[in-house]
Amino acid sequence: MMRYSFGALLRQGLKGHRDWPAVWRDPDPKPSYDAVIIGGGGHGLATAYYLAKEHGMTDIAVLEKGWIGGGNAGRNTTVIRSNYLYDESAGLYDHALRLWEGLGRELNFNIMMSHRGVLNLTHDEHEARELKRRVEANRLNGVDAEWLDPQEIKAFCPVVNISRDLRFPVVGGTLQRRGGINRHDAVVWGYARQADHMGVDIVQRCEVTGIKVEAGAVTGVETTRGTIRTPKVASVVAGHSSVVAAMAGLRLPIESHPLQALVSEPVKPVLDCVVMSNAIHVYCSQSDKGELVIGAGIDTHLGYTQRGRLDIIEEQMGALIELFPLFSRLRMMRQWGGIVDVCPDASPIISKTPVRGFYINAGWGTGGWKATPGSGHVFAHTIAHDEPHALAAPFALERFATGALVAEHGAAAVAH
Ligand code: FAD
Ligand code: PYC
Repeated sequence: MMRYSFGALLRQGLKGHRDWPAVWRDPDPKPSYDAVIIGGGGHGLATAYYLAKEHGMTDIAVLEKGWIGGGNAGRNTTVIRSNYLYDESAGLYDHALRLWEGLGRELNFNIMMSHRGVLNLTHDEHEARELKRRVEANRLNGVDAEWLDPQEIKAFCPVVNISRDLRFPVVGGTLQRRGGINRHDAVVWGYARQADHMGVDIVQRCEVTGIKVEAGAVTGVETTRGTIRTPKVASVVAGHSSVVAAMAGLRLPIESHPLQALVSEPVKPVLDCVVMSNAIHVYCSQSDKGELVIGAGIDTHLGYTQRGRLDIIEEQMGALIELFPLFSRLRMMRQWGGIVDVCPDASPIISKTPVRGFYINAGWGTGGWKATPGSGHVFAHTIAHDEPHALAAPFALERFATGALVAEHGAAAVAH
């Protein structure tokens, strides 16, 4: 790692970063690669990293239409947890959580991982029963989970309002202590730097506009920077999965919705865990800069807008202030949206497809950030071996034909 003295740092700062060494190369795309990954978000870059590191595939390119991390990777609120109901999901998301635990060291990049605990609150007896069942299921799968009553919630997070006079009083909640948050840009940059060092070409401002298929197999991609030949194409494009799959002639069981979030002005440390309430559609954490990071449920309509809307601010503030009266005089600073692709069972697709050499990683809905390292890890295996990793197998496209769905709406935590 490069080290600077205080004087050198000052000189570099005054130079406006002009001669700072680039952290990854900015290559032109080559005419052919062993594999092409479409999408330079966290999942696409993680896939490239594990392909290079664990499968020796370094003649690969990540093609990103904008800049890396400019999609959902840079728009999400970084809540990480693995408390899903079904064995298949617990396997996948806890694999990811275990990778997060050592990722800063592995990438030699401070991803600001903070295992500060995630509280999922409930406001009615029916959901309380569901959550208690999930706690038991989690424990059977070795995933840490606790049920807290309102007084225990107050003891863990004193700023939560547990008054019985609320419109929707808190009746209890689950706590996953290993859950938490991290820094999204750092994760993207850490994966990009290591993948680049192993020879992966990260090509920004390169939109894939077509997928070439001959005799049922992929032969290449058309891009805004020319045609690239390749026998393997992996689509990892989050909110544009249906658009890219259609280029290969496939129709996915996916709907795309905007999902919005906002941040407040920075304040002194006041909230040292993540608090989520699916029922009243708000969740909140405090970033290391001091801003409160606040999120909503999905916009109910389908769409590709990435902007915020006034009615969502109003709804979020109502719910936030009910749960945290302390925040009533906070000013909000920024609001934005991302596009999330949602599957009918609220679980992802990590899969081979009927087109040979075309692989899909999609449908993470509102909750894919937490899966980033695990998703990249199992997807890389699927691509390299042309057969699903054991943890990815239940998430194949075939489940929509066989009916073996992994219904995780209850654990999705953000309504969708
Ligand atoms: P992205 O970062 O969107 O990467 C896909 C990339 O593909 C984009 O950079 C895009 O530009 C590129 N692309 C698209 N089409 C093309 C093309 N034709 N050619 C080339 N490139 C293309 N999940 C959690 O677990 N916890 C959270 O707290 C959380 N909060 C969220 C809050 C918000 C507001 C939003 C919008 C999402 C949230 N999510 C959360 C979900 C999470 O962000 C996503 O599931 C996850 O980041 C998807 O990962 P990705 O790397 O595939 O996405
Ligand atoms: O899946 O935990 C989650 C989540 C939190 C915020 C958005 N998604």
